[in-house]
Amino acid sequence: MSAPYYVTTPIYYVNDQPHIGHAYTTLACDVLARFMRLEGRKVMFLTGTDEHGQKVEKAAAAAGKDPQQFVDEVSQSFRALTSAMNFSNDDFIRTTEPRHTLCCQALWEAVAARKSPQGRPNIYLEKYGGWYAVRDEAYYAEDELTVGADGKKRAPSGAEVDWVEEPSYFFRLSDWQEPLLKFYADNADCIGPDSRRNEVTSFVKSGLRDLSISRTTFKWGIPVPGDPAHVMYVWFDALANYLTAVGYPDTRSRAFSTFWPADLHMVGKDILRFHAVYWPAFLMAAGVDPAKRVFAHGWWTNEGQKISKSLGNVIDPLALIERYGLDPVRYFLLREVPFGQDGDFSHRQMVHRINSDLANDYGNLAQRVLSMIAKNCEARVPQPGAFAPEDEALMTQVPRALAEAIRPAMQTQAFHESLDAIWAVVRAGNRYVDEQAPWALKKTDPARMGTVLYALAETIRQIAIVTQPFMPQASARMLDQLAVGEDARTLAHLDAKYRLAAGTALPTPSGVFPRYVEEAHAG
Ligand code: ME8
Repeated sequence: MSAPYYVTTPIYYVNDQPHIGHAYTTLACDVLARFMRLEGRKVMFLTGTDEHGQKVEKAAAAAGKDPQQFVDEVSQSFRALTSAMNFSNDDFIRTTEPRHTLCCQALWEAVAARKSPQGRPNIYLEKYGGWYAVRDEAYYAEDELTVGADGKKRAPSGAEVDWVEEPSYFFRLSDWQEPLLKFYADNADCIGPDSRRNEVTSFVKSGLRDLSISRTTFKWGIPVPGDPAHVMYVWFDALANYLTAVGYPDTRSRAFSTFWPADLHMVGKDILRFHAVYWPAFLMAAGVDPAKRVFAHGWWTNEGQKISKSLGNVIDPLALIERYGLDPVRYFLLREVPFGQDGDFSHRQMVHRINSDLANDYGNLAQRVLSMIAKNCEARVPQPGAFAPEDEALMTQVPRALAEAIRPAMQTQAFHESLDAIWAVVRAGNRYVDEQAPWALKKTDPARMGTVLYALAETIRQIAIVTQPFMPQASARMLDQLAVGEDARTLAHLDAKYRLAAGTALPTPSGVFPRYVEEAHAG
């Protein structure tokens, strides 16, 4: 039995409508979840909404709504995004659910009940005085702030900060510096990409301040056990969602013992510190193993500009799907930018990817081959003769790419490299068609034409199998056109023993990747 796989997205603040950044993080997780399922692994893929804290409370007040009613509504739009993007999440957690309150309070108690490595209480009560940015839900030290032209102090993210002073429980993060550094040193893969790992390590090496983990000046949060005048700091609450979904505090539950520690927390670069510093420290303090890996992806800009509500250039994923189609959007987001780096969204690049990679390269290959088979082979998988070395070379390319490039790339979240390796086969398929010229063989050597078309159809079957995680619907249509059964579409089915059966009747082919024609979408 292969190992289970647990992958999580950040849970999204419900202060706003979903945008491309949300769709991007979850898409990356969806592709991994689908890939691991095709590997035969038991997968748990979690996403959800982060519904507590001052930011959400303020957004509810601004909308003139009761916070619970507000979060019920906004959370729905994130759920709607998961279906619009065809995400295959196994759970959708909301931090206002009772199971989550139970988990957070148990986690708090576990941390409080244990001592730090220096033998001091992990949690202590003190008065907090410091800068807080509601937009980031984060505390900042004086030396991290800058003063804007308007004279207002700002966090490095650009968010405005307020001075807050109130009684607060503190987590003794400073005592966890050494265990954290040891954890990073012992687990080479625990933070990706490598540049981020270095960033986090030097941050921790530079010394850690204790962290305020409760607030008393607002109510919209989970009460601290034994002191309900305090609500938990929203990040303590939010991070715990990853444990809630696997049944914590019941560490003997099937879900917990199967899936914890999580294999991967996927996050945007802005929230890496929470996931790679605070979260493993909370877990170690509670006596729970930290997740195996955190990966921080980059940010999207829109036509070269920072995406922001005030600039009015927020990209709505639903509008993108409407305009370009779902699978092209999924493909573009993971193909265009090396995963981990920042990327720019532009209509021109989107259209270029659709027309060149999808329509010209892949779509055209499939269309040429399937229509020739429909016309010249009685719409059945042709009977191949003896394979020439170049036929075998083509038909073994996908399994080789899987072992040598695709699988290793998926393990390091290098989606663009996986797609590159798949497209190398697509291009090889197109070269092979041109070289073998089956249309000419039709007259000179029909038997050889059958062998060539067989090798091509088989290669398309394999390509369609490995593109499933990225483009589930288009790949399914491709596999339907090759009459591949739904139970014969896993990565194990790339093996030569599952090659297409000659004589199988094929449905009438229809194009899977239409070109994007500008005029048709004008206005
Ligand atoms: O941070 N490009 O929630 P959030 C790429 N609730 N990614 C982007 C982006 C952009 N332009 N804008 C945002 C939170 N993101 C917390 C998480 S987890 C325990 C709690 C990404 O709604 C961003 O990096 O602000 C982050 O991963 C997510 O979308 C935003 O989440």
